[in-house]
Amino acid sequence: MKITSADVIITSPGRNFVSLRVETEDGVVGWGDATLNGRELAVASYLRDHLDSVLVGRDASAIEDTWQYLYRGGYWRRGPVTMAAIAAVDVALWDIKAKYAQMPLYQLLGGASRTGLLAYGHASGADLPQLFESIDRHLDAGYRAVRIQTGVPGLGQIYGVAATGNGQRYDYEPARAAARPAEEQWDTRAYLRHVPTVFEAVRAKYGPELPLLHDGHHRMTPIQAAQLGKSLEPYDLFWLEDCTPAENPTSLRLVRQHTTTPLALGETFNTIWDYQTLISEQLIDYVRSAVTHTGGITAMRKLLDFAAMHQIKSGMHGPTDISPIGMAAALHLGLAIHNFGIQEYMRHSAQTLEVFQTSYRFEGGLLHPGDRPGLGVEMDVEAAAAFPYRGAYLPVNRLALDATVHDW
Ligand code: EZ4
Ligand code: CO
Repeated sequence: MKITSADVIITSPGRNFVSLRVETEDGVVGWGDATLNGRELAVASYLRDHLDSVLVGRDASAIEDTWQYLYRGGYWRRGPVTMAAIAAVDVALWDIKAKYAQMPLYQLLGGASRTGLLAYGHASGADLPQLFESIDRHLDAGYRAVRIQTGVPGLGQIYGVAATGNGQRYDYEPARAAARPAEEQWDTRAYLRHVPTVFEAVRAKYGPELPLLHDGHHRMTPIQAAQLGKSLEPYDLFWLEDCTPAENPTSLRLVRQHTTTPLALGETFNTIWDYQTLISEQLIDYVRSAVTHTGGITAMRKLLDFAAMHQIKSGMHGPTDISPIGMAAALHLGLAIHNFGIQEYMRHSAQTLEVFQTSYRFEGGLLHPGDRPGLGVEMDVEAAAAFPYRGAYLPVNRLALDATVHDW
């Protein structure tokens, strides 16, 4: 089962994706996702210039050995670029192994632990009427859980609110195609005053049952995060995400001491080591890492098993900057593990789905990876070539008061 080629494909059907195509001597093809929003070409170079030639000639079936070879053999460990590159290789090899076995990947991971994966979508609006319209559209589309983000009075465009306003977009994409990042304005005190009023209005209109989520997007200090967690307790959130950056994980102890609002964290993390304190001290409730950014299925499985020991569940990152290949990998893993929590699912654009042919499905609010051998996603390389790469950047945040750079 020797690897005969490993090629990077960059395409931009509405937004940028980096994919890895690995082929074996028998002509079996596996796909991996290496998309790192706003830093795509760094991962593409890591793969093209440093991994592709190393992979040729290796045994495609030796997944754990290849993972350790790339992780330890590279000497320079961890980091989003390295771990996204390793993830792409790992997922492509799992795709190949499952295709050889003629099984959907979740079967190799232990088989289905549930009938489908509860998914949440991104409802947003600049104000309450637009938010309600967006929630209604998500409910009409079958969602049984929604993330709630709104504008804050006095601030312009902020994180999480679909830029086109009037709620017409479902695939909120913060990265903008331009030579340099756009800048947004921020005011944490205004935000902390406003958010509880939004959740009060949403609960009043939609009742107690609907699971509601919210993303703080790393903007609060620990004591501000504690305040928000407390003020949201009456509205029974499914989770409050990235309340604080958590580069210093022990800062979450303070948040935990003050609030019972469940906490989700880790979409920017890339190894199990980043979670050592957060998980062993039970400082979070959901792991936000993506298969795509955390070393692939091999590494995510270990991370989620570690989380399971502490009654912490999965909440894998699933914005549209995770490609359909990365999404399928998350779905196979989520179906197989016991401690699945929820899956973020925004749905890719029609253009993206022309390039990536998927077989996963969304029915009754639940996702299922489908039963094709492997991941169940194939990439149309010719279609991909029609959408050349366009540089795009995530925004930079500045305080409204004095333009100090703030966490975005
Ligand atoms: O900002 O994926 O929970 N989801 C998020 C995302 C991230 C983007 C960054 O590329 O926080 O919207
Ligand atoms: Co987030």
